[in-house]
Amino acid sequence: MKPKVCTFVKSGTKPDHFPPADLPEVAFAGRSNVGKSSLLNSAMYRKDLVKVSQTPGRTRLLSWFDVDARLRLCDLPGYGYAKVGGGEQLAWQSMIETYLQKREVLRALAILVDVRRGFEEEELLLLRTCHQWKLQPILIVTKCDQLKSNALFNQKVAIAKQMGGDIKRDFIWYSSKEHDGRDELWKRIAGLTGLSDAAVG
Ligand SMILES: Nc1nc2c(ncn2[C@@H]2O[C@H](COP(=O)(O)OP(=O)(O)OP(=O)(O)O)[C@@H](O)[C@H]2O)c(=O)[nH]1
Ligand SMILES: [Mg+2]
Repeated sequence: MKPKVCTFVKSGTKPDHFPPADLPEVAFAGRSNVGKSSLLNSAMYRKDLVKVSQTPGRTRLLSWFDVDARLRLCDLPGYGYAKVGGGEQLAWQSMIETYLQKREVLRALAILVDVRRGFEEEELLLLRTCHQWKLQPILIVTKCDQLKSNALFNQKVAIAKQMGGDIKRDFIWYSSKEHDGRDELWKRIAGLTGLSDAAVG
């Protein structure tokens, strides 16, 4: 499954800036530096459609990308960067909450965690928010190339145990460097948005 034409739509911070609600949408959230923008580039088979920050905590906007004019992906600003003050964290929270509440075309929220960190308080909160807004979560574990196979396996077991999930069924183990997990991600997105494999492939 391979998207053909991916384009940048726009960036913004508040509902006035959102693109029209005319396509099913999937958003990507996670700690600053977890690899959201890199994953979106990998998923869209592009090197630099999405800007990858040299300095963590720099993505301050929501950015939208169209996939084959059938689906829209949203890169959410990262949270939890240590140098960002409490005021800015609150602004992040309200920006994301507004988006999750108001975006009626949103079909799923991908929650990304670094394989070396696993799920922490913020991600568990996002997961609860998904249940609250009846949004389908997609749990993605990033930077899997950073661990050797033994350590990676142990970490998969630990993360699945912590979350009470199944390693194969409930998580997407991703590497934006190797593009591992890409087919699984598209399969999951196609299932959740009602697009057939053929529609995005
Ligand atoms: N080895 C490896 N490095 C990665 C991977 N994904 C991202 N990185 C690196 O991690 C850093 C952060 O990646 P970004 O994609 O900018 O992360 P982000 O979540 O978009 O960060 P913010 O926009 O600041 O929230 C960059 O140096 C990437 O090259 C991966 O799968 N493997
Ligand atoms: Mg980013």
